Amino acid sequence: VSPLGFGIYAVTDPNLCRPDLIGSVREAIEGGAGAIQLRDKTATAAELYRLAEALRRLTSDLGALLVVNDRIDVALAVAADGVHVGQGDIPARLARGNWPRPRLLGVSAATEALARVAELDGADYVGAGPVFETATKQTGRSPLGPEGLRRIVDAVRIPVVGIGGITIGNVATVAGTGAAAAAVIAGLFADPAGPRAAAAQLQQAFRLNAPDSGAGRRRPGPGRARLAGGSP
Ligand code: TZP
Ligand code: MG
Repeated sequence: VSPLGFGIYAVTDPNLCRPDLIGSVREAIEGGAGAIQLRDKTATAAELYRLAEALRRLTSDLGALLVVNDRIDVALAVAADGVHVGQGDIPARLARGNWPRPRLLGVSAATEALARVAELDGADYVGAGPVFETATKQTGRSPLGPEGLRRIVDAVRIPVVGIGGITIGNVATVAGTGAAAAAVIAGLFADPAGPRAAAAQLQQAFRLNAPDSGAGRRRPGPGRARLAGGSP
């Protein structure tokens, strides 16, 4: 089983995790998020390092994975579990060379072709999005929708993490694509119920609707037939 088959992958945001980023992340993990990505496009390396250090302590204590976005130097400095690079960051192949397994390398890829390249470059998982409309990041691309996400899932052998506009209202359809996890920012950290309750609800809905999850195996046949729209 991939360490990424964790359901909910919480991604931090300096605005949406205010006023207490560490406390917000703690709640998300306690609610059931299995992995945390530190993502902050505005922080200096020194600021990012300080946050990463605090999150390293927290995730180690609570048994969650820590992934650092963009910055392999910061990821190395705090011995993160993973680093996540996009198409505008240092090349995935170079990151892989400096970040041997079992450390995790995630690569953003919004098309099947880019996902295949990421896999060849040595990615452990692909992040694919935006799945739905999102106000958190200006991507300049139209949403993939669950169908587009499923095409990426089917294009590679490595796990795919869906991202973008995922909330409790649509996470089941993300799980149904065969994606290994749902990466969530606003749906966790801007949910009025708070990150703990939001994570718990997202996690439960993901697990129940993931075709390969333990929940799915315990509910064979009929559960899948319903998800696939087949006969009961
Ligand atoms: N990459 C594609 S969409 C996105 C990123 C980082 C933002 C996801 O944020 P939200 O709030 O979960 O839509
Ligand atoms: Mg990046």
